[in-house]
Amino acid sequence: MDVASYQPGRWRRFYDRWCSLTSLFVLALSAVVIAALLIQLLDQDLISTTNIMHKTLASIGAVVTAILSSLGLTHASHSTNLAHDDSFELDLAWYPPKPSSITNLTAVFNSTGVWGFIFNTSHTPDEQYGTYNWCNMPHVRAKEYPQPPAHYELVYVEVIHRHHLRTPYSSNSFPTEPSPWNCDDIALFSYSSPLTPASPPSKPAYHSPFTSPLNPFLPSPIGLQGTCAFPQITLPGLTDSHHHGHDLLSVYFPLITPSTAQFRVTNNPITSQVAGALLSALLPGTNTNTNPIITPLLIQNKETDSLEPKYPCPFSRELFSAIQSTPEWKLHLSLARELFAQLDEISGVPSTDSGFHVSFDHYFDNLSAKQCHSRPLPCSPTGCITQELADSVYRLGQWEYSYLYRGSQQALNASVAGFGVWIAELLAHVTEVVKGEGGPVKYRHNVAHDGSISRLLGILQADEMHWPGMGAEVVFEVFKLEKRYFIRVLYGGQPLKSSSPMLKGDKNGMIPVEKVIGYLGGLINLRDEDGITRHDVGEMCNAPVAA
Ligand SMILES: *[C@@H]1O[C@H](CO)[C@@H](O)[C@H](O)[C@H]1NC(C)=O
Ligand SMILES: *[C@@H]1O[C@H](CO)[C@@H](O)[C@H](O)[C@H]1NC(C)=O
Ligand SMILES: *[C@@H]1O[C@H](CO)[C@@H](O)[C@H](O)[C@H]1NC(C)=O
Ligand SMILES: *[C@@H]1O[C@H](CO)[C@@H](O)[C@H](O)[C@H]1NC(C)=O
Ligand SMILES: CC(=O)N[C@H]1CO[C@H](CO)[C@@H](O)[C@@H]1O
Repeated sequence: MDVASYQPGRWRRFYDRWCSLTSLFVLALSAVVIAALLIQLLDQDLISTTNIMHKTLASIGAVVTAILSSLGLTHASHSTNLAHDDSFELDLAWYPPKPSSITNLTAVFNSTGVWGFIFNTSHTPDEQYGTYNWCNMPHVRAKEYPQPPAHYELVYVEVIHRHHLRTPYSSNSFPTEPSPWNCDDIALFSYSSPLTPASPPSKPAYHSPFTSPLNPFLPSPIGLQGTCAFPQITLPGLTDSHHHGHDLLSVYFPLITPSTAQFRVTNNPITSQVAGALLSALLPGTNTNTNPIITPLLIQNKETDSLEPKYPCPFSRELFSAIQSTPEWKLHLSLARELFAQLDEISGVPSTDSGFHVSFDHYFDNLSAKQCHSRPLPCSPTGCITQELADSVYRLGQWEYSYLYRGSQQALNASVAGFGVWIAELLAHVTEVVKGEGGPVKYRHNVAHDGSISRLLGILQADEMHWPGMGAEVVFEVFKLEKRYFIRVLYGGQPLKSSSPMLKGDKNGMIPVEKVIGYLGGLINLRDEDGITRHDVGEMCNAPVAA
């Protein structure tokens, strides 16, 4: 289905719910009573009307009723202060990112350094906090938190971030890896325990990898050596995860309790490893021996997970590969020929290995994982990878992510289809909160991947796109001001700058909830059909890619 050419008529019903919200409040309570009566009459089929009228009335009525009851009738008298003109044009177009040295290939090839970005430590000095740090990206914490203006009440928070420092993936390993990665300082727990009180309990147990001198068989290729799983979160990564949780708690603590916080991970075990370290900070003191509180980690089916994301989406996959067939993409690869030759010679990667040469992804991962863990850059008998060469790889990796997820005109469509299901889930949470049907959960926390964060930043049309490093975080904050709701989107702990006019906030970063839901919902054609929320991501994923 078509992302950009949404149908105004179908959309309007959903959108009307939000626009009519404030204006309806200006009306007297009696109007509400009449609407509620009408709905009751409709439900009993006492008066006849068209199906469409029924739907419209029912949805407006439901919102008004829900909001009224969430406020309590006593607050209705304040409604006269809240007359706002919230009309806006729904704009679902792609806008190019701000031109910068990351988007400029001449600057990427013909400069040195990495624009002050950090690649060799998790620690960012306080006075530089907010600087891009691949090893540990900036996130929300009390010290830099942009305080909302007085009277804005924080009612809901949804956090999504990339996992923290890990070993390389075995697929990014060089053919021979002389220095082993050992993880003897970490227990990778693997056990199961009955949740039924009557059953005998289990005890925690962990995997301890070993090799046997009597086992003559070697994995092929040999690749990374050592006792780590490739990948797994390393000790510095677990430490960063714990600090990340601690920093989030320093800002959102009233919302984070065992009964108000919910956690979600992907099927890649590294996100569960991060969650364990986060939880010890986010829910401190709940894990005593006398009263252990075990925290469920929500997880979807590994073939259709919306967070990783893993659901089958040929349209998105083909569009991303089309972006990597454009003249601009090919140009950067051909300009990089000499760089690849130097890297191949030292690493021993054959120049025919396509995985290492369709992009800088693998070299970037190999080199940055080493540097973040304070390991030296690799050498061969003929020479070493210099910092200058590594920096060139880092600059090119930034250009690639910026182009794939923002620079190409196809980037928005590709990301919407590829991550739209998670967007629908997010909007469902926000809608429930605004309707007063949110239930006890006030804080949701998703541990995800760079693929998730990149697509999300593509959908949010980040004005400055880069490769989201370890721990890269987007937070959706929902605020209530009297009877109105606002969303603030934080990236790296500060209000996100978007190229789309739909996501421009006021000076505090506040965006009326109607605009955010209008934009994100519009992209996936989110709508209410007879009380059931639907969207078109499934259809989009199976649409043919225009030649
Ligand atoms: C996005 O996808 C739709 C449907 O395939 C298409 O009509 C539209 O032109 C696409 N936008 C871009 C910029 O390619
Ligand atoms: C880099 O600078 C050189 C010399 O000025 C120039 O010939 C080359 O085209 C530049 N590279 C790019 C990618 O623009
Ligand atoms: C790209 O960067 C080069 C070198 O830094 C600069 O001369 C050129 O004006 C830039 N191009 C654009 C479009 O900004
Ligand atoms: C880390 O990198 C920066 C700049 O690239 C450099 O100035 C600094 O000395 C490096 N630190 C270590 C510990 O290598
Ligand atoms: C992080 C990573 O993958 N490091 C490897 C990169 O390649 C060199 C050279 O083969 C290895 O020594 C590193 O272990």
